[in-house]
Formats: sequence, structure tokens, C-alpha cells
Amino acid sequence: MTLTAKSVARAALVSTLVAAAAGAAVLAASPASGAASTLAAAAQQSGRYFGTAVAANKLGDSTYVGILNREFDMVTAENEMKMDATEPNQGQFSYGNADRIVNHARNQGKRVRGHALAWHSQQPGWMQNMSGTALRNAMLNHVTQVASYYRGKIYAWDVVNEAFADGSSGGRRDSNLQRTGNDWIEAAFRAARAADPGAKLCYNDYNTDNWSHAKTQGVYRMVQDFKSRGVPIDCVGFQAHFNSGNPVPSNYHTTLQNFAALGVDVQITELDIEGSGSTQAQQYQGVTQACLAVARCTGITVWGIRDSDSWRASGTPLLFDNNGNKKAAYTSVLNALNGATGTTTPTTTTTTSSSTPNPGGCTATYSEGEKWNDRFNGQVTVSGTDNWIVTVTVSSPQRIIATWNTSATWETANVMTARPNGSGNTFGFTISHGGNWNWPAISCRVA
Ligand code: 9MR
Repeated sequence: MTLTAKSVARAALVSTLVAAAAGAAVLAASPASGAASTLAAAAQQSGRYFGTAVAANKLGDSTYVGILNREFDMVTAENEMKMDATEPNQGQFSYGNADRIVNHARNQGKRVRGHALAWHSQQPGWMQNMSGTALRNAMLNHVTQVASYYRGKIYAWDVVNEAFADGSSGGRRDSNLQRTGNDWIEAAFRAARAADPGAKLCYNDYNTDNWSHAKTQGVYRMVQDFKSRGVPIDCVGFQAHFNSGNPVPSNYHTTLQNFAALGVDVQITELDIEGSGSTQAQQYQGVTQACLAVARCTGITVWGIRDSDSWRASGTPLLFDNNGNKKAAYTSVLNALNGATGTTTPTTTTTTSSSTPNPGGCTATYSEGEKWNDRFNGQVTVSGTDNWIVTVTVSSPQRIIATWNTSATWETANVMTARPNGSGNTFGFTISHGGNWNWPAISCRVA
């Protein structure tokens, strides 16, 4: 990460905390439209996504693909992007099945969560037998190669999966990767950032849902430490595999909110809840509402489509039955998403923002927008006055190539002056980045 981005990231944390304290005044709720009839459309009303795990070998199943295409707008490869699948022999990469999923998703206008770059499990045989520097270097090379191959196509990567121990220790899980040194996780994150600067980088784990559990606290301390030292982490994934022995905790919202307050997005990444009928439906509703209540909970992914697609099919943990019919749990999730009016609302792609308080009486808050290979969107919201002048300065070779909801003039090729054009106090722009992903500098004054 560059110096500019680092300093902005510090401001982002402050801004997020201010937003939380102000009841998410910055990330204000947008008006809900009429009830949506699919999970994706319902989630989009509050700027979120609704995703599913997908298996490449089911892409020929028309019932499966029909539900996938209709209901979901985010896709995670259930197994096809794991280390054993993508690097079966050291230095030989294999992307056939992963590509089938990525291409299907993108052709359908869906985004992709990458899962997972580094994990103690599902390692190829050659890696399982490695240790020390050789293993560390092999892991980093894997992260670099895979994240580079998919550069620009991944919304968020699970960079490291399941690195904390279960039980009361709150510490790391023993593994060959852990034995290469405690810094293996941050090394993986740095390699992933260098390889794909546009992807959000997540730590992903299970049994981290209950705020009072030692494992949750251990992951929290790691994320807190990473943020304080500038290790590039953007999000935390909560797998959320629930059953009667591991029920949805009553403090789930607290857990999501506390992580979000560290300045990261939170996502529910592998949701399934064993059970049936109204009990299961209520638990699904509770998880959905917990996410909706946290501004930085940007989306929910269920771990499969029909019960029969699940890794634990006998527990009937998903939203569609074996025949592809909607279950009560489906309806409760859809209704919860449709009832999102008044809950805190991120814009879909807003993960971080920075504010420039101005003694002259206005504040401009920058939010990240969508990213592409060659360009990215940004948005600025002004508070404190309706009569503002905002200066947006981009750094070479960046160029602002489009604007909306503002009247713009250029001082130099790199400095744009934005004024109201009657569209309110939020405006946006597209920056052609030329490989420079730094945020623009924003300043505000009253006209
Ligand atoms: O659903 C996946 C199943 O098909 C695989 O056999 C299994 C192998 O480890 O992984 C399952 O997915 C896991 C995910 O990658 C990480 N979190 C737990 C998931 C369920 O076991």
C-alpha cells in the first residue's frame, strides 16, 4: 500500500467510528423500493449482495443453474479455487474448473468471492510435506500466482482461511503454515495486495460468531493489530455454519458490529443452518437481520443452493429443498431483506471512506465505488452546507473520465472543482487509474 493510501486509511477508521457514533449518519439509509422477489434483488435494495457457493460439476444441472442465475448475485467456488485444485503440482497451475465458475458468474453479471488462497486444509500433497522457508515461499508464490491470474475479477479474496484454534486458547491453530512463523498470515495478505490491489482482502473463519468465545476474541485481536500496523486487510468473513450444537448466538450482531468498528467490512461467507421449518426459518431471519443492522456487513453467502447440494445434506441446512423448491427459510430471508428500510445501508461497493472536516463549515466524505481493470468509481457526500465547492485531486497517471450529479470544471488535468448542479449533495466520478489505485485527495469549502 502506498503512503497516500495509508494516510487515507487512518482517516477512514476515524470516519467509520464517527459514522457509527452518529447512528450511521454518513451511510444513510436509502429509500426502499417495492418488495423484491429474489434474494439478490432484495439484498440490492440496501446495497448488499446475496451469494452462494457453486460447484463446477453442477453447472450442467438446469434446475441448479436456473436457481443460481435467478436468485444470487455473488458466487464462491465451493472447492475449485482451493490450493489443491489450483496448484496440483508445484509451479503448475490449473484453473479449468475455477474458470468455469468465474466465467459463468461474470457472464451472468454476478461477482465472485475468491476462496481461498492459503489454508492448512486442502493443500496439494506436495505442499503438505513441506516446511520452513521452502513452504513459506511456496505459499507466497501460490498467493501471488492465483491472485494475479484473477486480478480484476474478484470482489473479495479469502486470503487466509481458518487459522485460529478452536477451544479456549484464543490462539493460532497449529499447522505447517503456522510453523513457518507467526507472520505467515500478514505475509500472505501483503502478497495478495501486491498481486490484486483491487480485491478486498478477507480473513475467513468458523466458530467466530459468538462474541464471548476465545476464538472470536483471538481473531478480533489479530485484525485490530493488522489495522494498527497497516497490514492490508479489508474484511472479515464469518462462515456461519450453524446447527443445534452450535446455534446462532444471541450476540451475533454485537460480534459483527465490533469487527466492523475496527474499520473492516464484515461478510457472512458460508451460511448454512441445520434444521427445518419455522425454527430454521427464524434462525435464518436472525442472521439476515444481524447483517442488515451493521452498515459494513456488505453481504451474505449461503454454502450451496439445494439441501442436496450441501456438504452436510442430511442436515437440510439450505434455502431450497432437494427439488429446488423454496423453503420457509427462503421466505424468511427474503422478507428480512425486503424489510431492510431503516437499517444501516452501505452502498454495494463502499467499503471505506475518508472525511475532510473543514472549519469553514462543510465535510466531504469519500467512498470507494466499483473497480474495474482500468478504472474505478468514487463518490463524495458533502454535509454541513448545500452551497459547496469540493476539490478532487487525482495523482498521475490517473484521470477523471466521467462525473455525475455535479457541475465540474478543471483547474489542471489532475484537479477538478465540483459544485452542486441541483442533484443534491452526493456526486460521483470515474477515475481511469493507469495502475495507480490511490484515492483522490478531497477538500471542501463553502461557496
Ligand atoms: O463444502 C466443501 C466440501 O465440498 C469439501 O469437501 C470440504 C473440504 O474441506 O470443504 C467444504 O467447504 C468448507 C470451506 O471450504 C471452508 N469452511 C468450511 C466448509 C465446509 O466444510
